[in-house]
Amino acid sequence: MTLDKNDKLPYSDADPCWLRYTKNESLEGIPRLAKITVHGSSEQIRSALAELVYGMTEMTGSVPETAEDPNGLEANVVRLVQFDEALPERLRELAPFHDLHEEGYVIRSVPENGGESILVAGKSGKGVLYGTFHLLRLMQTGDLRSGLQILENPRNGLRMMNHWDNMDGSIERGYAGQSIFFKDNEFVRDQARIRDYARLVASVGINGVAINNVNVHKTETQLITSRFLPDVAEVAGIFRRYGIALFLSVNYASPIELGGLDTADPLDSRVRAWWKEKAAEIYGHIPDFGGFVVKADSEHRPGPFTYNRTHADGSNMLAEALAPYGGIVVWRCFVYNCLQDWRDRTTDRARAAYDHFKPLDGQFKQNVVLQIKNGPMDFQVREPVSPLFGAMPETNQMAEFQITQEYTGQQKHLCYLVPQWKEVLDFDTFARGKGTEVKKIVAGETYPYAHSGMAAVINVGDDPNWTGHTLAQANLYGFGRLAWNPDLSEEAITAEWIRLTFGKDEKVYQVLRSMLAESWRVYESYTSPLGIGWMVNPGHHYGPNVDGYEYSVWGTYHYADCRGMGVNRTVKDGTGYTAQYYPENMERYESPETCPDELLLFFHHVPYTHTLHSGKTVIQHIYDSHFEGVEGVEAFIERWQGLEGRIDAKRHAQVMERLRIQLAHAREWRDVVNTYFFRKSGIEDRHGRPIY
Ligand code: GCV
Repeated sequence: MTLDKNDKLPYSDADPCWLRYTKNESLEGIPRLAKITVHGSSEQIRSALAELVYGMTEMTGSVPETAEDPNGLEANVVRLVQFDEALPERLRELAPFHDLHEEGYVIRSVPENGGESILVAGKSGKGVLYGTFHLLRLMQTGDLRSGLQILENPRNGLRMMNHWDNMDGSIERGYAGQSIFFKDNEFVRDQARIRDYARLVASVGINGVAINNVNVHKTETQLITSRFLPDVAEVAGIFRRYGIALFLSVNYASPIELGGLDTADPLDSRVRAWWKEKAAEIYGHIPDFGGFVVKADSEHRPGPFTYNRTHADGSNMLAEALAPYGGIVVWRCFVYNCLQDWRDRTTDRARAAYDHFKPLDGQFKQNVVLQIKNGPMDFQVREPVSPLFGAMPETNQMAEFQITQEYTGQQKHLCYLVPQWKEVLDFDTFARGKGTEVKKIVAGETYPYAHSGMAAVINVGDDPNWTGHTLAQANLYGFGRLAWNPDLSEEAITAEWIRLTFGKDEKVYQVLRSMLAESWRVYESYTSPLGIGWMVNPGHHYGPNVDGYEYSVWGTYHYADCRGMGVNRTVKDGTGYTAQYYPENMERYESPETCPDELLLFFHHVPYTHTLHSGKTVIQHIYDSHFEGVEGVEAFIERWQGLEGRIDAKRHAQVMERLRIQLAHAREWRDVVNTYFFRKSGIEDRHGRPIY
């Protein structure tokens, strides 16, 4: 395998994020790093080789030699091996291939001829690629040592990114510039950023990317037509080299909008035939096309309800069309009434996903997977875990998270989301007794799902640093690592990311570690007391507006009056939402005595004088947490200031600029929220701090 100019990395001059490959003296002169041999010829192994050559050259200062070695005769080298029938016995014995899944890998030190080789082996080119990125991580973090014995298989089959990119270049809920895929209703012509993006996400194990917004507008509806399919195929080709399947979000009403039919009824034979033909056309362009992501009957998008059909009918029709080619349908469960009357206190948006989907368990085809948002409402700073996880033993499920910080500071505020995602993944649903955590359900370990995993709405755009806030890169990295292995600890992920991104200065590590670890709770403390959420400006969702959604159609209320606040979701005398949980959780949430403080107002309407487990009253908690939140941001600034000169000036300044914006806006949040509740309740702050 000979690399050529197309394999020259990086492809663009964008921030390399965690693929920096900074010079590392400890790697210089190690004999086995002077040569790389390859067994295998897949496109992914080529990407692995290109990455390894680039990374090792940058880190050691010299270009490694590369060679084919079909018989494994070379010794004292880095050996990339993809399993195939032609693999010689000698190499076959070096790796326990029988323990590997299709995408898994081993990294092993192999003593040979008085020296030592490093073996990176996988059953597929993808496996070798993931193993190569792991090896490069070890080199970067200084953890490359003798005696390596690593075997990894991904826990989740589907590890997806969902882009909410529109073809005009805008990104719904995007906070880092414009789309890297689209501009002016066409595909971008310079694909350098797409190529580097594929490297970045593949390096953390992502294997599926949906490139367009789930709200599929007019032009995007045409992505599945001959007008755009050649362009889609080109991007799919870039992704293929990195082991990533391309998915498209599709418009449920396509048979009408594109096919000239008068219906999109899933049981109409003409509609079914139309989708089958469409699938054939798509796979003619992209033989390994991943499938469709679908938002149907949600926020004014068309869907099967129009024809009095169920979501099983709708998704199965698409699944039937994709099945012959191995494609899947990722069907979103974000279905609720977005035209609610705020006067009606019986309808509860939190109930919607479960109420719509649970009764359909067992009716979905094997190549449909339901994508469930982590919480029952919508990616709030704090909400309980969706009760739908684990409630459908016979239906494939996957989790949907939001990396883009729609409700968590829009990449102006520092908000590291790995702690939040860990809480969700570790949440015990009790679906099959104690120990049925969400991570096991979505990994297909609790019920034998044919397809399952984790998806996230991604936070990248064409900003030079990809994510707007440089430290928001940690969220992208962290999601990928958790999708690969949800048991990784927050600390381990954070440590990896910091060392890869900012090097090994201990002070930098300590400061960043603490800032990241605290940031979600700091953000929560000045925006979202006790699980209430939604106190944002309508539409763009940035900045405080306590009543912004209070008298609206969206089903997102806090019900604050002069006596108290919160939503009564109990079975006893509320909306009955708590009954959607398995008994252990239902009982815990049903009573204010046992409901955790951080979710109290999500489940209960209580007086401002209600005493929390913390010993404070609700109103005093609101005041205290809002003052503390601002102090938390002040402390971030002070700590970050202390890193001046220890990290490059450009990134230091960029983060500092964002932290200052965060501080100003946190003060605004504090004063608006505290003042609002002071005026509503008439209760003074015990500490007499300024409230207006
Ligand atoms: C893509 C929220 C967001 C919308 C988003 C929607 C969804 O409501 O505000 O921008 O639409 O979720 O997940 O479909």
